[in-house]
Amino acid sequence: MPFVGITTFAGYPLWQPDKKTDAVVLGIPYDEGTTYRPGARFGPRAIRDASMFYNYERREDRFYDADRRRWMLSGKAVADAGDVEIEPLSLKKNWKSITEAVQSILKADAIPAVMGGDHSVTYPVVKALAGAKLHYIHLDTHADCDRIFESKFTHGSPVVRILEEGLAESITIIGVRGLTNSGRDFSWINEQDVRVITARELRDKPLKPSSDLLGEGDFYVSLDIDFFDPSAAPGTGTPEPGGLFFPDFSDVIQSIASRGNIIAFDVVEVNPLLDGRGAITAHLGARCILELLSAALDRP
Ligand SMILES: [Mn+2]
Repeated sequence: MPFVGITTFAGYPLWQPDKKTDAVVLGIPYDEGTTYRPGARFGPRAIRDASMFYNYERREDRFYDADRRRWMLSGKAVADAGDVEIEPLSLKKNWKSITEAVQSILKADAIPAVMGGDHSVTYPVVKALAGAKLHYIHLDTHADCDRIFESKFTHGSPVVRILEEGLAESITIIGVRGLTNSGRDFSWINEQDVRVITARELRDKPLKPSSDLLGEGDFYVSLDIDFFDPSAAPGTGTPEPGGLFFPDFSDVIQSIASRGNIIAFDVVEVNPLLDGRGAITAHLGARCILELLSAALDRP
């Protein structure tokens, strides 16, 4: 039962690096990059707790997705590696720990499934994939292209770091909206080789597998939970009206999976201190991780 036993992601076993594993869930309880309301450091614990709900149907090592009338993750070996060790105000040390933790999963030939933490953690995670030719997909209400702070490592600037260091073949930002994106950032973005699809554009015209909006090959997907409408995801630091919903997200992920392999992903900015009763944001985060795991592992 979901309420019995020691909590791991969806009740999957703890990761044993010497055992063949298809994907490894890793928590990064870090939120010192936050520019508004902190608390995402408690995200991994809250997502794990919520994810135990799915332990019901995991008994057969697979899930039935009733909406799409299909089995998910049949026979796939998923494991939980616990959390990266974090120290307060030790930015360099934390970044190194994060990159190394992700590298250890890649070395074991497994897909890293990262739970944040705030969005600053995406940069050290993607850094672990340096050299991989990957297309970076950023699902977020914000373009995360801040260039105003002295620190280059807030949760508002991972896209700039990835761009600057050439960590991706292409960058696509999906779901932006609202009044907390800087117009100056957008003039700058337009000069870069970055594609932007706003929340409204996605609602009006869903991505199609044949779409030329996305590259082909290997993908990294970064999901900021504020991509979703605040009615569906209140537990996050920077909510913004006019967001998207789970079916929109699922369709985007399926489109990506039809274009190539998702080789790593993160789900960030779940803040249980703001989530309130029902923990719906943590549940949504858990469900998104399962959707991404399926998109990554159920490809033929
Ligand atoms: Mn973000």
